[in-house]
Amino acid sequence: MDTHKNTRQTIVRLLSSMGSAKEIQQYLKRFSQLDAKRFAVVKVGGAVLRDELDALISSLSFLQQVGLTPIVLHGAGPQLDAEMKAAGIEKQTVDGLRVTSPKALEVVRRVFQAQNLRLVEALQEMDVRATSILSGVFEARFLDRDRLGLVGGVDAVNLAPIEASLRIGSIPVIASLGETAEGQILNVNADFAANELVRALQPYKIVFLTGTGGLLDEHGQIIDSINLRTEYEHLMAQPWLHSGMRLKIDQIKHLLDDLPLTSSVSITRPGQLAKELFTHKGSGTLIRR
Ligand code: X2W
Repeated sequence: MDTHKNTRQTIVRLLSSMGSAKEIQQYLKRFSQLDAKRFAVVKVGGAVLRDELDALISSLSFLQQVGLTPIVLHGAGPQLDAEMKAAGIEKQTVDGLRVTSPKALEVVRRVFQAQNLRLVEALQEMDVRATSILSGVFEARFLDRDRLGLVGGVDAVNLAPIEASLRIGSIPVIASLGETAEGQILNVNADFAANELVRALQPYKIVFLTGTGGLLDEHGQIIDSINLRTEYEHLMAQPWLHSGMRLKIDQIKHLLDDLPLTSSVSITRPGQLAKELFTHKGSGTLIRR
């Protein structure tokens, strides 16, 4: 217990270089008082697993050392692109979703498993407790079998495997694969899966870790914060807001509409996760309503 307290004090000292110790203590206290599954869902894009794994591991390790257990859901988009290419499968998307044939699904399953285990093993090597969850969370249905093939939309979320992991203070690391009631595995877009997970858990913090580290304005600068209640219309009317960003903001708006007012969504980089969680200033883009 004392070791734990000492670790906390050391970390608070370290962190105070980026915010005041008092501020950090306040956040730590607030997060520690939450029910474990209400703390945070962290969505990790495949690009982050590829380019910023070390920073991700350090940030998750830090959270575990201060006694907090985030729930991690990851994608594998760029890895899938590469492996599909190697397997001679041409990439085809409809509205940003990957058309998935039975042959492509084999690649999807293999790549998700490899990426999931790579993250879990890298965490465990750093003495971070983490549990690999490859199935059993997302009950899915075919989104549009004719146009998309083996692609799923999430119908229901089974929290049991996540809760079991949280009970032992182990970080659940979840792949975005779904299963139909008949047991057919489906490829689920990781942002969609993260959103449904968040709806089921109602967490305080939702953090999307991306390569860009936030939403970018017309000059390519990160937008600090967006209040959707007052700024949504104005933002959507901006000619420079490209379609991908528009879609993301729209999805986040719908998500926030289904969450308590105290919840917020942020988009940042893995190395800035602690700063985002423990300082008023935060990092990346904070989105509230
Ligand atoms: C995605 C799943 C991976 C994903 C795909 O096949 O690329 C569908 O499009 P990121 O790295 O988070 O983008 N699924 C149906 O979403 O990964």
